[in-house]
Amino acid sequence: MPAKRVVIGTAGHIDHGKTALVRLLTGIDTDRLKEEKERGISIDLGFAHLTLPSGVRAGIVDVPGHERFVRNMLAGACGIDLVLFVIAADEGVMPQTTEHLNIVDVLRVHGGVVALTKADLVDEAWLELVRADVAGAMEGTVLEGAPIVPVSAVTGQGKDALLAALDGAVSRIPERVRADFARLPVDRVFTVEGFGTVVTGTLWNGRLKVGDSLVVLPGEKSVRVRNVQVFGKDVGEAVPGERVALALHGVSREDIRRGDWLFTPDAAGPSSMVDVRFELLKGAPRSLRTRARIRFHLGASEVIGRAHLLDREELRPGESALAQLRLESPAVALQGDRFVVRSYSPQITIGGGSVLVAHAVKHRKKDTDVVQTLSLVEKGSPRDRVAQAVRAAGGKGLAAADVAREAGMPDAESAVAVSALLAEGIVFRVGHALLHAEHLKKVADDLARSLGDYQVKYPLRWGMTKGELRNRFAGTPQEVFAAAVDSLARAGRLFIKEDRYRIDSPDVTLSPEETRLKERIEAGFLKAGLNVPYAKDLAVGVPEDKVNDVVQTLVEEGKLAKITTELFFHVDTMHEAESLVRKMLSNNGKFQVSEFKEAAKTSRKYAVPLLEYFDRKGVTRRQGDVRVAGGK
Ligand SMILES: Nc1nc2c(ncn2[C@@H]2O[C@H](COP(=O)(O)OP(=O)(O)OP(=O)(O)O)[C@@H](O)[C@H]2O)c(=O)[nH]1
Ligand SMILES: [Mg+2]
Repeated sequence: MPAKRVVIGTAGHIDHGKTALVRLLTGIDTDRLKEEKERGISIDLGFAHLTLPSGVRAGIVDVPGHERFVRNMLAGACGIDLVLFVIAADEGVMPQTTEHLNIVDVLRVHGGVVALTKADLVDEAWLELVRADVAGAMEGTVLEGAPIVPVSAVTGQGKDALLAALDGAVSRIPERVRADFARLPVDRVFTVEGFGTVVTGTLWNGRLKVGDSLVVLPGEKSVRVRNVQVFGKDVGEAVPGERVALALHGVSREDIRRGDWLFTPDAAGPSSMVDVRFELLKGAPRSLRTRARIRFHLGASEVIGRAHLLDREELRPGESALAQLRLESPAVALQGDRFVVRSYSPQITIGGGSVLVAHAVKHRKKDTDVVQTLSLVEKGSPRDRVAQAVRAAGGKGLAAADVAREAGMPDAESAVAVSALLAEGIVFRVGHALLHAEHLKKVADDLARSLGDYQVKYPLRWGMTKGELRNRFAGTPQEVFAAAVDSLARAGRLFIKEDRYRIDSPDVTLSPEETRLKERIEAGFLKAGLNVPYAKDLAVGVPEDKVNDVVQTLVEEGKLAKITTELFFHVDTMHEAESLVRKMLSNNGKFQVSEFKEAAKTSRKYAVPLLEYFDRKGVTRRQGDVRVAGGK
């Protein structure tokens, strides 16, 4: 078993001793900036690392507590596994204590430990009061019940208890199923002599090694990994949950900034509209009206947009709703991501939630279908979510390779869901894509309607030719078309005869008038014998199209024989002619066209094509200017 990797983030009000505590635990001073040293406060993120008593290697992200730097705090808090929540024992709960607590709660950080710092400044009785107060503040949050450990960065008191508590919290982190592709939110960019552009971040999922191709999102610039470091040391491969520094080829310092993402190519794309579940904090100062301007924080990025509430006009503090966030510049989100929302002005944390659809289409107001669909995405099992992703992809289907990504789950999990859905007939495999039964049904319904309309228009024809139907659905991918035809056939609705399709009944049904016309034409042919008429002459006044259809029907029914494209004989007449030919052959072994013409009492105009027809059938064979037996 490889050693577990975790990233621990600090949180807490300004001056409560976060940086001092990290220094106590790791020996590393995370306040690197000159201004930080001068002012004695943290401004930007600081990074350190330590090995816990259990051997677990932990990356540490130290965040600033100042209310003006919450944006930096958010960039650090994304992707942490645990929080080291710092509250100074002498001050207790302060404004950014609450704001940071809201943030880690909305992000659903997997728990953590509360450090009551500056324990050296207070007495035992006070400490107990603060402890009780803090425990109350944590109620109903991800830190409810978390260990509360008094410590002092000055005396070192409580250090071992804190480390032990962190180890305990590490052991309680649920095992995460991570996607295979690489995903890293960039939280720092700088240049290093000899290495060029270097970025750092927590590797959310996937593995990274030298030579890997990546894409910078949302800008979509391609880069290659030149060097990988973890905790200041070159490594062969970085694994999920590690703090990583990457030297990159193909990008300059100016082309990449905090808030950007590094992804395996094709694993994600920029998006300007996301459908979400949005929760307004209980402590939010006011209700949120639909279309309110907000700041959307995901990963290390901040994007401004508007929150369109999908199922109401106004959201009250403590409530949650389905919403569509329309962003002013592209973000990068995947289904299931947690995010934080701050109000546009004043800049305070008001809520957050989870991404339901990363690439959304604009919804009409109060579209109940959308609300239903999103509820399914939200509450659904992996199977429901895969089905929903395939459904959302529409009539062209969803490439099987993209299913896991669209449904927001690892490949292995989506594969299980896909096989269940295939077995249940809820999705269909068409080539390399998956198509939802609903879309297949729609194509099948369209095909059926097209065939039905055709049969109404041409009641005498046995359906439409395959070629014509395909032409009418030229915009439908061949595989989808074939699957739809197949589904109609399996449902017993589609009938196929030679090159034709017919819907709903295998037989042509004629009106009494059409039946009479057919009988009249058949009788006409029978009566004419070998001196056949033009069909149209047998049905004067009837449109030629219709007459041709009747003739075609009679051919299909085996009543007329088609000798050439224009010449038809009644099959009874053909039997007589064939008997005559066979008799002449058995009498003399051969005969000439003129002999046949006389015996059959017909003209050369019919005799020649008739004999050629018998040649084709093998009844006769031409030998110079005579016919001999053909062998059949
Ligand atoms: N007595 C005492 N002082 C402490 C302790 N921890 C921190 N301090 C002092 O508190 C002040 C602020 O400590 P920092 O560690 O910079 O606080 P911070 O939470 O990182 O502050 P920001 O990053 O600006 O939010 C410093 O002057 C520290 O020396 C402690 O355990 N005991
Ligand atoms: Mg600090």
